Parts: sequence; C-alpha cells; structure tokens
Amino acid sequence: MGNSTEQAPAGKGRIFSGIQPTGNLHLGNYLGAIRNWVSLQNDFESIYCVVDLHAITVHQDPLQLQKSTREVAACLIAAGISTDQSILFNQSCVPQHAELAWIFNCVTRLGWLNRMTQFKEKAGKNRENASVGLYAYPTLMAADILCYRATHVPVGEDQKQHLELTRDIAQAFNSIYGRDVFPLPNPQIFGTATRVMSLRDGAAKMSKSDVSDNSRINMTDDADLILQKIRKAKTDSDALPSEVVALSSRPEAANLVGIYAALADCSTENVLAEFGGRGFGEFKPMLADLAVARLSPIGDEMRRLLKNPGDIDAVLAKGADRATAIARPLLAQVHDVIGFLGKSTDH
Ligand code: AQP
Repeated sequence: MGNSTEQAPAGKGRIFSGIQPTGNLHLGNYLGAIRNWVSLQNDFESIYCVVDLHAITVHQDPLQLQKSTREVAACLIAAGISTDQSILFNQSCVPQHAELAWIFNCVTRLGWLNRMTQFKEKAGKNRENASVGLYAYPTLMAADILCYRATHVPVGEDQKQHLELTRDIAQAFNSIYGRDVFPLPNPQIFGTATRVMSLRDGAAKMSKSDVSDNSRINMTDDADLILQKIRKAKTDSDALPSEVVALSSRPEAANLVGIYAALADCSTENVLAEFGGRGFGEFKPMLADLAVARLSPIGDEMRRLLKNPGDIDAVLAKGADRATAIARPLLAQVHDVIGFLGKSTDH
C-alpha cells in the first residue's frame, strides 16, 4: 500500500463515480455513464470505482460477483478509461469507504433516509425483508464521494437525490464538528446524458436486473443478437414522426430515436429529419447497424481482456493503492476531528 498522498493536479476538479458489478452491463450503463466517464478524464482527475460493497446490498453469488467485477473493469478499459490517467479499482479493496460510511451513519438522520425514493422502489412491498445495507446505501455512496473530497459527481436523474443527501451529510459533519472537512460535491450533469429505457417497456429503465434479456442490449451481445433484440423491440405501428413533440405520447418510439441520437452523437431533431415518415421496418435495421458499429469494438476488446483475469486484477489492485493514498490521510483527519484516540497518523 502506498503511503504517499495523491494530489489532484492543480486547477483540476476531482470526479468520483461508481458502477455496480451486478452483471449484464448494458447500453444504458454505456450511454448514461461509461461513455461520459471517458470524456471526463481529460478535464478532471477521475476516480472510477466498481462498487462491490453496494452490489451486496442484495445477495450476489460469490463467483458471479468476481466475474462481474472483472467484466465491469474490462468494459471500462475497453470503452476508453485510461488506467494511467484515471484511478480504477474495486470498492472493497479500500476499507476507508466502509469506515467512513459507518461514521456517516452516525451523522445521518433516519428521516433523511426515509425520504429516499430508490430504497422504496428497490425494496418494494417486501420492505421488512430488505437488508439494512440497502437502506443505508446512500450513506455508503456519500462516503465513496467524500473519501476523496470529490468536487464533481456525474449523476443521472435517478441518483440526484442521493447526491443531495451527500451534500447534507457533508454539511452536517462539518457543522457538528465545527471543521470544514468535506467540500460539498456538485452534480456533473451531461447535456447528452441519455436515459435508456427497456426495449420491452418504454416506461421502465433498461436495467441489469430485468429478468428479460430482450429488454436490454448487453455490452457483450454480438452483432446477431443486437439485431435480433432491436428487431423485437416493442414499438407502435405508426411511422416515425417528423416533430419531436409527437414522440411524447410514444415512449417506445422515443426510446429508439433517443438511442439512435446518442449513438450517432446528434440531436433527436436530426434523427427525425432523416427518418420522419419512415416506418420501424426501415429504421430498426439502421439503428441495429449503428449499435453494432459502436458496441462491437468494445465487446471484442472486453472479451480479449477477460482472457487474462490476472491482468485485470493487477490493474484493480494498482488502482486500489492509488485510491488508498488519497483516502487514508482523509480518514486520519476525520479520526482526529471526531476525537478517536490511536494510530491515526498511520491510518
Ligand atoms: N437505463 C439507463 N439509462 C441511463 N443510464 C443508466 N445507468 C444505469 N441504467 C441506466 C447509469 O449507469 C451507472 C451505473 O449504474 P449502476 O450499475 O450503479 O446501477 P443502476 O443505476 O441501478 O443500474 P441498473 O442497470 O438498473 O442495475 P441494477 O439492475 O443492478 O439496479 C449509473 O450512473 C446509472 O445512472
């Protein structure tokens, strides 16, 4: 473990973002997060984390968890995350995350967590049976971010509430202890961030845990499968409209047009200017070709990287050392501020 402190390059903010190794990485993860992470590397000191501690808030098969952790790392690298430029590691290798989360559990009010909509959605009707970890997920997320004093966090719509809570927790800690330990992180919102919906239901987001594999395009799907899934994607029977406003009552059509626009790096208006008046029979094969052109190189590179799992583990271990070099001195400061006696200097 390195003892030195990694410093953010002067003038650059620091980004933290995470992704859960819960299997089936998909087009939504790519367009909503991963591809943005790649472009952020140039403007920020970037810390990207495979959040395995978050993943076990619902049960994960141990072998599958290892496999998914390597797959996420491979996907990030294949998509363009540079492990020299950015820090890439898995969360459980840096124990400061869990430690700071506990400290935050003691600062966070029950009422704050009770308002979190993601817990309500994920726990569903089976609330009494949900894990305490699922309930406390936002305090661990706050620790992930504040462990590194990250200044910016790329967030999708679904994570905005958790980031606001992170700011509340940072503020509460600073105020309770009368010290400015934590900065208040800002959301890094992308104009181009895309919320990708299920291919089977335009009202549900594309998700790793959807039981239907046809609901999503996985990052490892081959060209035939991508084509097949897009062909089968639910749509209505009308032709595509020429005006964006006409998509508002057609969620499945809006989703496919949105995916096309994101993959082609153009606006919805541009897509409709080209395809307005044409039927899905024409549009879907074009969308499939575009998806294959964008995703296949990443899938191929992932498969190549995954042939050498030891190399991926080594990259993650090196990233964990670099992350620890930032988180350890921060925790030492937190210990001092709280009043913990002990070996805070070599924390
Ligand atoms: N459908 C989506 N559209 C746009 N962005 C998405 N993200 C996830 N789904 C979509 C973004 O991907 C990042 C990593 O997400 P995550 O793996 O930490 O967890 P999640 O948001 O809970 O993703 P899933 O696929 O729905 O996983 P499960 O099924 O395991 O809960 C985040 O930035 C997220 O916004």
